[in-house]
Amino acid sequence: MSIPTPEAHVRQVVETVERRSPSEPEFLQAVHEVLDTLIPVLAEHPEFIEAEVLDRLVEPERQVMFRVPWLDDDNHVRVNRGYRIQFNSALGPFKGGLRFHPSVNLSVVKFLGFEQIFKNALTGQQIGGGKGGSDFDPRGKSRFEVMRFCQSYMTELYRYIGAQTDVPAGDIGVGGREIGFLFGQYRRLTNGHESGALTGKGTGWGGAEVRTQATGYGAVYFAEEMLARAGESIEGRRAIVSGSGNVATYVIEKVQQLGGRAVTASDSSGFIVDEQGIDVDLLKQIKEVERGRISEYADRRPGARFVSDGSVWSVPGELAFPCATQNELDEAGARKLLDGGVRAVTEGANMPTTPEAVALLQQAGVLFAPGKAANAGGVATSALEMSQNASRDRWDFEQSEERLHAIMRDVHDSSYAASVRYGRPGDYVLGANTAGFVRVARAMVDQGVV
Ligand code: NDP
Ligand code: 2IT
Repeated sequence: MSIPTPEAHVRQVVETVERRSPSEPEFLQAVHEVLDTLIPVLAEHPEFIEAEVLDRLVEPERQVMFRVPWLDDDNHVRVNRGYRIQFNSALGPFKGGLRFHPSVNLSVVKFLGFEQIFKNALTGQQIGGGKGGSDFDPRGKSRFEVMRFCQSYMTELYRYIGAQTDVPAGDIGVGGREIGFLFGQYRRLTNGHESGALTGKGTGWGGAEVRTQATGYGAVYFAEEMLARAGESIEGRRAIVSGSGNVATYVIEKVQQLGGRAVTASDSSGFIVDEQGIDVDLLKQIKEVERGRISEYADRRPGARFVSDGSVWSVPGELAFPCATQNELDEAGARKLLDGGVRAVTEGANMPTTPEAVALLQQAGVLFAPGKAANAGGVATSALEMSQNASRDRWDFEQSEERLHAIMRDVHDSSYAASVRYGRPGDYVLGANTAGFVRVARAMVDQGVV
């Protein structure tokens, strides 16, 4: 049997996905985004085509969907849908976050799980790819409603996870509080304290130092490396940041620690502009402690303003960090960033930039760091948490941050090296996809047709 050309092979795999998953636009977008960059790798490695690595990669190893019934504070029965997509375990246990947001559906969880495979491979650690979540909306729910929801969710999920099997963590709507409730129920159901079954735990009971900061800090470290290669730096630069959750908060904190000035933050109701630089303590007080809205920042900070009907990307600045959600930075947003003098766009969120916007930015010569490389610091620190749990060890903050920094340098360097090897130096989209893919593909070939 003759081997098809890389182009024909990719076309055939994409057609299969389109036929099987016609109503999963985000998943199709993620598949295109990765597969379209793999032609030069497949040309170099015909054994990947022969072993049908791509056909196997686009099909999750296992997908779980389940009912999550819970009682609200008025004793009304509520029902949500739970998901866990165990996408690929060639490199290690399935690993990836849980997202609780009303927009969660199968397509969203599958796109996130697919991206996670390559991101996790890029970290160089022994972790496969997975993702889960629910269409539950934590906003406006009481602490005990969130707890009852988490307990019900885990009452089904616990059958499928474990330190050697599948290790969930946080994502949108799932932070330290939710991981606590989920772990409490897991421990109760499994009759043991298997701490390695979840990451992002409290630092007093098995959680790794720096996990809270890791995604945001890591994204800024990535940007620093990318800028340094181009002879530039963060110092003295204005940063335009979207989101005001876990990732955005620690991007802002690290940008300012490195001498930059982050001047925006946002949530789904609008954005704030603070020309003095965001007051991180006030931001944390409003968003982490009080769980309030971003508009309250402008109410409490002299000189800051809240904008409810505009685009955060219209604020001028050299650095942009989209850190909220998928497809939040479209072509119109990218044009505004270019008008405002942007030099580098670093994705803190997963797939926040639409394909048209990525093309526009890259054509304009803007440095572009894709999420699967730039936001890998979160999951990388989760893997450090898994190893600390396995060895019953505990590292301090400085040691943990140093490891994170070293990992992000490696992620940058291997992405850049792959961009050179496959003919487009400085194209970090191509570099991250190919470097991550080659590692997974080799493992899949070695392990046979499974
Ligand atoms: P959080 O829940 O802490 O914060 C999410 C932020 O994004 C909030 O400001 C939220 O505003 C905003 N947001 C979410 N959905 C939407 C939407 N549909 N439209 C407008 N704004 C929205 O989540 P994280 O900070 O953890 O996650 C942010 C991004 O980073 C996600 O893409 C996630 O997948 C990615 N990521 C997270 C990692 C982690 O370790 N947590 C690791 C790697 C990537 P509002 O409150 O109004 O909804
Ligand atoms: O998108 C991501 O990488 C995460 N939400 C973090 C996953 C993890 O397992 O720490």
